[in-house]
Amino acid sequence: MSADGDVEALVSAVEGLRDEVERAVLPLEVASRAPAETSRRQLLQQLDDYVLPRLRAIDAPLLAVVGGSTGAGKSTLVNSVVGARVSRSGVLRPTTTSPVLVHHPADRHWFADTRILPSLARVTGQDTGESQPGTVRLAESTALPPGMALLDAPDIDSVVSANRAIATQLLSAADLWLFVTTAARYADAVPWDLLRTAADRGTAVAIVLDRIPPDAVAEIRPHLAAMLREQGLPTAPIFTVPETTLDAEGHLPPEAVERLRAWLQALAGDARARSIVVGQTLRGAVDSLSGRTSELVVASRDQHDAAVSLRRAVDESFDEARRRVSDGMTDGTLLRGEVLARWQEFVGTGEFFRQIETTISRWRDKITAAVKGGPPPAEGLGEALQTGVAALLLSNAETASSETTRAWRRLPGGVPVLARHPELAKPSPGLSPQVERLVRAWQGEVFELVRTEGQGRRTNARVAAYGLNAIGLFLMLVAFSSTGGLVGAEIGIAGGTALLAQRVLEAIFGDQAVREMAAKARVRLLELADELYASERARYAGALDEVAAPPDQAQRLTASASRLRAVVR
Ligand SMILES: Nc1nc2c(ncn2[C@@H]2O[C@H](COP(=O)(O)OP(=O)(O)OP(=O)(O)O)[C@@H](O)[C@H]2O)c(=O)[nH]1
Ligand SMILES: [Mg+2]
Repeated sequence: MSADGDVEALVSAVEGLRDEVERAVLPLEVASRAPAETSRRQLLQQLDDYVLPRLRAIDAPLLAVVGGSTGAGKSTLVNSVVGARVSRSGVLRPTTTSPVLVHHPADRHWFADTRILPSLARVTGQDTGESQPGTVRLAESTALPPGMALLDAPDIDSVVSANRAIATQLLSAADLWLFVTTAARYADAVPWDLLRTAADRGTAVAIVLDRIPPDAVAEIRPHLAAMLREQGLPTAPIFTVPETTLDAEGHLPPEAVERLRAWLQALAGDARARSIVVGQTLRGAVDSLSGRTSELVVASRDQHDAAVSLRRAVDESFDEARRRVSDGMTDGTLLRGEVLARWQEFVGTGEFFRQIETTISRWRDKITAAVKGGPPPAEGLGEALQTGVAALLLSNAETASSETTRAWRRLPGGVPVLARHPELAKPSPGLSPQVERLVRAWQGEVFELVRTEGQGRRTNARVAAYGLNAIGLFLMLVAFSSTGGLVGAEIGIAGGTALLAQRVLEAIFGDQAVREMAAKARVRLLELADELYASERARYAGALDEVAAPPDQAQRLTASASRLRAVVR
């Protein structure tokens, strides 16, 4: 980190990582999202508040942040060290709600702009005690030497969550954390969580054990020192400040803070000592970056996995719907109920069918004779077939919708997407008329198929004898026939139905052609169903696209973290 070129490379690697972290999105609400969002925010903050400004200006004054529990006496301590009431202290908890930064007048330019803590607006002038969220108050003092600034922070374990957040932010902007605690509170959990984080990141820490009853020092100090060793902060110096009465200004007697003041003065006056502290904290922060990025990498992968599962649920539901439509076309489902009734009506009006059935071998003459009275009305059967096909397509689309939403409710991240798109619980509102148009179009294509196939003169005449529509309907019946799905007496009737229609068609077109035409009709209907379902699937895919993280996010984050590692090494 010494040569300029090295620093430049480091700055650019950190900037690269920062951009990727800023760009990263975690839109799906999966379990890892909230904690990862928090560390993403904290990471960005530390980069902007501390790492990048410090790398760009290694000679800027050392910033010592005074942090700790509410009422520990932080503001009193800062005021006492600088010998002036720069920060309000008080009996109401918490007292300090926005931070106060005390610096030497000569260092003003380092803090007046947004070099560090760019998200906090600068305010100057006397502290009125009014809460000014989002600000940092600048106070000048000649009691501090140039090269060192003290920042009085809000409490770290506040009931006011904004205080906690800003305190955490300020600590990660510190070159040195002056942790203030008391005899009563030095074992509290929250401060130790933060101290552990400081230890993990290599932040320089000094401890102020404040308001210690003089007779308790001998007991508490070694205990605290042992705790610090355990938590990875064996070298943190401990300053004890005895419990005393404050003077009229609310300051501690000078001798109580003398050791601390002398240490700070010495640090400020010694450029080498300062750069060691700054260097330790900075290196610790930089070293922690790639590890902290990995949480975001894992969360990005979770996003990807969750999105894949949600998409798969859509595909599975609609693939299943397609399968059921395909099965329904050949398992006899479509020849049940209304279709069967209309077919019997249709057959009943034309005597020829019975004759065909009995004297299949001579069917042609019989048919010709039988249709003298004109073809039987086919509308009822045609409608029943249309209704049946439409119902098959609609009901399976409905099932696919409800299956998809049910799966999404179970899958990570699915519920909020459904909450944003309640319409996805059902198929598109226009699906029913769309299906009707589809079925009519398909029927038109089947009739066209019959017309094309019946081009030969003889064939044409035979088709004409029944009517093109009737032959088309026969073809649909044949296309939909199979006894697979039928039960009991229906088998005989429906099987017979199809058989009869098939015989008529075979006699006209030949059995090979009938097989091919039936297959074509089925394939075409399935193609149309696929198109229909594709637009239904697209509604779900569209809702997921809105909450999709870029697929290469984890990869890019990993790459920028390893670029940084390579520079640091
Ligand atoms: N007697 C005595 N009172 C003290 C001492 N230090 C602080 N106090 C009092 O304790 C109260 C809290 O002190 P502050 O300095 O406001 O504490 P703080 O840590 O800044 O508190 P927050 O800003 O709420 O986080 C005030 O009423 C101080 O006057 C001390 O050493 N002796
Ligand atoms: Mg305070």
